[in-house]
Amino acid sequence: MASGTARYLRYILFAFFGLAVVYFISSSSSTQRLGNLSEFTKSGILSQAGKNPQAGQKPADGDTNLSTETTPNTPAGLPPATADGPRMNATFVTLARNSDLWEIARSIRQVEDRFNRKFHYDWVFLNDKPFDETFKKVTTSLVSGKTHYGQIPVEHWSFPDHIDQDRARKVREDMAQRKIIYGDSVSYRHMCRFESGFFFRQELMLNYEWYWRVEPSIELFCDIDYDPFKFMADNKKKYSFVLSLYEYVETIPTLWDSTKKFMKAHPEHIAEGNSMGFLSDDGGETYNHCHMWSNFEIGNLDWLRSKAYLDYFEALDQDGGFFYERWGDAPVHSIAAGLLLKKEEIHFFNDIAYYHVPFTHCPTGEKTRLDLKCHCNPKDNFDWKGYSCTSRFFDINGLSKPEGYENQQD
Ligand SMILES: Nc1nc2c(ncn2[C@@H]2O[C@H](COP(=O)(O)OP(=O)(O)O)[C@@H](O)[C@H]2O)c(=O)[nH]1
Ligand SMILES: [Mg+2]
Repeated sequence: MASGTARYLRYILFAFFGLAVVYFISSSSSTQRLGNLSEFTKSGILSQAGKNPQAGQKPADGDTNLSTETTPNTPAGLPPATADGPRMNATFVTLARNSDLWEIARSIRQVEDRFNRKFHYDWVFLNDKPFDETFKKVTTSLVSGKTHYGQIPVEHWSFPDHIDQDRARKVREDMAQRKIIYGDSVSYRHMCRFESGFFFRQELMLNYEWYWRVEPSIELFCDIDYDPFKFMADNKKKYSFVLSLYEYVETIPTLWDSTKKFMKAHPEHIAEGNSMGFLSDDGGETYNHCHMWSNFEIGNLDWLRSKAYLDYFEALDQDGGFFYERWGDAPVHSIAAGLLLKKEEIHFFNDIAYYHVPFTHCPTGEKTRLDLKCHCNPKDNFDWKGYSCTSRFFDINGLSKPEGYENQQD
């Protein structure tokens, strides 16, 4: 009996041993599988086509500012990916109607893809009417930063009391006959006055120091791998542009007269070492109509809110040319930047490739275009053509023109 019991005990021990071996083999192989899986994830093989480097990895070319980045579908609760470096107190700003939704959606998508998906700056939308739910829903879904929606107070979008309505109406009728672009439009004039004197004073904008203006249906053609707001701050820039050209004379016949009156009344606001040479070919006697196109702008809001700028806007507004002519915000901003800022405070962004109908700024210099993965045709670049004022900007600042500009002059 004793030997029988021992045999049973041996069988039980063997069975335990066998079970232990089976358990050990199966658990070690599943650990290994999990180990391999986490290796794949780390090396980015499971992330989107290897385009989303994880912390500690060398970022892909052109993504040099990235420290961490998640796949586009960041799981809820995880913080969004951000670029290295301090955040500037900055926002995008767009004036738009509800009917501009799909055109501004295209612009936002381009700005996000080329820049803001890595930086997540806020976006302020302004409108003279309330934004509808669809506008807010779609734009919020596209912007990677916070979105804010503001309705413009009526006094910033209407005729000031001192404007003679009859005179203003006659001007519109006359301009309609002469087929001057937007010449018959009241709302376009409110828009130009608003962009000249009020957008930077909207309640939502008071929280910010820097702005980047974006209009519907614009295009960006190159990656922007650094923070232009920070560039502006670090280099003491206050205003910037990508396209410049001559303004239609018929829309601003007396703008320079008003400006000269202002210069006389407020010599204290005129900067030493300003850009008068960009604006005038005869030392300030007449305006050559050069201006920086304001549908793209990166600029400093505190400068626009300064006494110097506000005095200039107020002087122009009193003279009534927003309504008795059709003064655009582009020449107004440009003349102000040209006279109230030192010339070094204005920056030309060669590396921000941009389109607003009908002009393109495509960076001069093949290396820049390849490094930044640009998709614009260099032949479309407007910078060095006869109707552009950008050459003049280079000349007055003593800048040497980028290599290859000679081949783009016609
Ligand atoms: N809310 C609002 N925005 C306007 C109005 N008119 C123009 N805008 C906006 O003002 C900017 C300039 O207008 P746009 O039509 O692009 O003028 P253009 O670029 O000079 O041809 C754009 O951002 C428009 O969406 C308007 O009546 N109301
Ligand atoms: Mg436009």
